[in-house]
Amino acid sequence: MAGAKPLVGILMGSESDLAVMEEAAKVLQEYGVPHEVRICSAHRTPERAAAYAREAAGRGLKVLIAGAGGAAHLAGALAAGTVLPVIGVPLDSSPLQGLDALLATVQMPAGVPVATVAVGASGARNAALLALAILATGDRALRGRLEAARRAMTEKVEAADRALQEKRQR
Ligand code: RP5
Repeated sequence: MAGAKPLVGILMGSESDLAVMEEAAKVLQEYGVPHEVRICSAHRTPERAAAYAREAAGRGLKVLIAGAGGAAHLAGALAAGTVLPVIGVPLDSSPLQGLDALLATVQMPAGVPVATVAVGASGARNAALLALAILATGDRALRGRLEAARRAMTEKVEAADRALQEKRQR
């Protein structure tokens, strides 16, 4: 995977977002999907964010994931500059605990969509899974792996329930 052209861009507004956004990178790594991880702020580096969005499709990227906290405009700012699918991850990095970021990310004006996932680390993981699902629309092998992962998840819950029922009958 090293050296391969990235298919997914993971962006975040600040280095302080990295620990959470690495959860998205881990999922993509697990599936062997080439990706890049960048720090790029809608407010502090607006020109870089605009250039990234403008050039993303031409560089071969297929999906963008953008995490930001507070007045979280990164996902929206990227979506304004590309028609690639953009997935927004609201982050809990302010006294409002992510509610501000959630609203800022999800409330896009009609015509410029951002697919918004849950706040924080589980949202970051789901953002990567959603990016994989988008890539899997044109990749049968990847779709098969996602389906297998869902089946494994189902079996885990069923096994946990069986174990619980056995324990309660004792
Ligand atoms: C947002 O402000 C970033 O996405 C981060 O979540 C938050 C705080 O950034 P720092 O002040 O820690 O750089 O733009």
